[in-house]
Amino acid sequence: MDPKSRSVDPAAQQMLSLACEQGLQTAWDRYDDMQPQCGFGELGICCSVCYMGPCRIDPFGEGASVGICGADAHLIVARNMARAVAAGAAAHSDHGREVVEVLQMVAEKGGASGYQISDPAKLRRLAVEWGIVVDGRPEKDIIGDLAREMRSQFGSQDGPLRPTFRAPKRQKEQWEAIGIMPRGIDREIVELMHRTHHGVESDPIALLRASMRVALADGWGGSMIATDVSDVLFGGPQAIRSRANLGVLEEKKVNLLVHGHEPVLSEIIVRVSRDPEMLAAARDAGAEGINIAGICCTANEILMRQGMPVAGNYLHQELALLTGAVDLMVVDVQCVLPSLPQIAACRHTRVVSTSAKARIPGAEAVEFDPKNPFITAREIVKRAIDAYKRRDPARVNIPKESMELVAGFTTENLPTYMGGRFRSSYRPLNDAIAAGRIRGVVGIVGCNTTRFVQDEHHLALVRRLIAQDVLVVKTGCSAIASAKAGFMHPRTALEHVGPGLREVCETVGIPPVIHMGSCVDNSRILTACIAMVTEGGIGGDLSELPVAAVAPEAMSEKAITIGLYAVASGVFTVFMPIPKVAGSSVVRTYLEQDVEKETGGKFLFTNDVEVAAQGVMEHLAKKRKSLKLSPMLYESGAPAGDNAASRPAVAFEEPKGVTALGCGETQRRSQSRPPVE
Ligand code: MSK
Repeated sequence: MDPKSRSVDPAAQQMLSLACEQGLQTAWDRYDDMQPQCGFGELGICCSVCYMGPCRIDPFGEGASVGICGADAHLIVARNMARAVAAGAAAHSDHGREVVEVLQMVAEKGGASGYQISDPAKLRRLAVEWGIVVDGRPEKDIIGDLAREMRSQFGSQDGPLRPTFRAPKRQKEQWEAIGIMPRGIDREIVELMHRTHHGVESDPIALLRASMRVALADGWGGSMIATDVSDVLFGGPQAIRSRANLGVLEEKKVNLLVHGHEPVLSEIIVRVSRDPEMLAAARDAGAEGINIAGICCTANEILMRQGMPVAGNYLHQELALLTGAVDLMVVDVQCVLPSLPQIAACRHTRVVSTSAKARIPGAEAVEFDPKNPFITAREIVKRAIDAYKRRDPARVNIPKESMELVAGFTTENLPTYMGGRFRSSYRPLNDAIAAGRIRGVVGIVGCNTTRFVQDEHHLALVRRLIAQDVLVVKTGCSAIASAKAGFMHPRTALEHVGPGLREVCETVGIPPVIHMGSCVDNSRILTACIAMVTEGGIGGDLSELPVAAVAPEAMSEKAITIGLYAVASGVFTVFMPIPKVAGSSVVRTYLEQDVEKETGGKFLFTNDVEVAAQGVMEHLAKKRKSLKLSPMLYESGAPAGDNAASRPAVAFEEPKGVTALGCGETQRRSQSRPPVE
């Protein structure tokens, strides 16, 4: 086993070698064991919707061309994709529902449960936007009305979903024209599942349009609500420094990893870990303190708001346990491997599941009750301290890699970081695009997958794009990939940046790769696009903007839902690997070509990162040309002045609970360990 064939991250390679030496199995081994994977499944032409099946269509035209019921390859592919989209939307939206329920609890119990309003200004802004009277009313009443309105979006029957009001006029007209304006979050998911039942919808294109309606109910519904309410409850993020990769684990501290998605418990665990009583218990156990770090999107949630360190992205979850330094991993929902308890059993690590929706055989269950979050959080921290006492120092193997990063960018704060308080608007960004300093903005999002070398596509795309003056915005595990490689630091990332983007980054002190949060926070990218349209000058709707989206290592059903809501919102979207649609020319032609006439967006499906980069660059060039924007300022290759050292960086808020690195140390780190190749 060559670890470099599995991950580009040296920390991952080290742990993969260790796993191999010790005969421990990881997701990569299970992927190898699974080869060759089912070709029918890959093409999406296997149907198990009814109990006459499973049926499979012969892609070479020699065997069955239809299933027992008469469904052809196009219907089977569309139906399989629709079910994936419904599952992805259900996951995000149920996350949104959970945080809204906590908001409602704040209205009913005040701060009694431990939750409170951390961003009252955003609460009031949202309330006004949602048509709630705010003047002269107690905050508790405003919260109650807002929570009720937001909850109603899940069960709404008639729509349109309230957050879709934010969309540019043309997007809304297009959605109405093809009948995909979402009416209610749950309604759209249920209807799509009904339509995919045996003997209901037989038109593949109608199914794909219904899938877009569901995807919009996610992006402009469940996800957008989840982001907004999380900001209200836990605070709107601000630019903040932290560190990423397995090197954030600390040999002399209790290491507690939070993994999953919802911030409602992890935020409380962070608070409890700072409790003097808990810190004293940790000291009594022989530790120097309690170190909370994250995996996957829970990591992004507590990074964005608290500056807590990130241990890794999706494929790091097993590797983190292999370090022997994780005392407890607490998980909630989504992207949690069922294999974790088996790996943990080879070390002293405890795995604790907390969601009543996600039991894991072999894990300890501590059910999270949002009415008493501190009780659950204390119990979990105590179990971590207890586990630390059983840690075997001889088996501890923490990779040294940990890279500095800056995170915490949002739709609301980006104008201030780009224009200062004096010019806090999207005008500086739009002007930089119009003048040819920045070619465009590309969202690179999504997961890791064992189908590709971990992080390789994320990093290859970032390198290609920022070198050509493309500002990159990131969420999810893709953001973590960039952070681990040093692309999220304003200084260390600049060596890779094209001259125009470099001028902008140096002037305002932002990194060329901007961390905007977790996977539900892809809604921040949508709202940032709206803000660019509203500011004017670079497109009258989302489809006219010089922007694109890429999911370079997509793994989950949520990823295809996100991709589809981007396309339905008018955005050119590259999706890798090719999803299970290759068995239908009708489905591929619609999603990669024809849908553009209806929504302004379309997919590019590919497994080749060069094709992806080229597709994005061609798309940005096309949009710039149709907008008649200036030629790129440095297309001739004229270098920008190298004044990075003399420019002040953004005044980053010091991360709470994380030792800030001094400037000298920053330089030593960046010199001694260049970004991952
Ligand atoms: S956690 S959905 S692996 S981004 Fe959101 Fe990461 Fe993808 Fe899960």
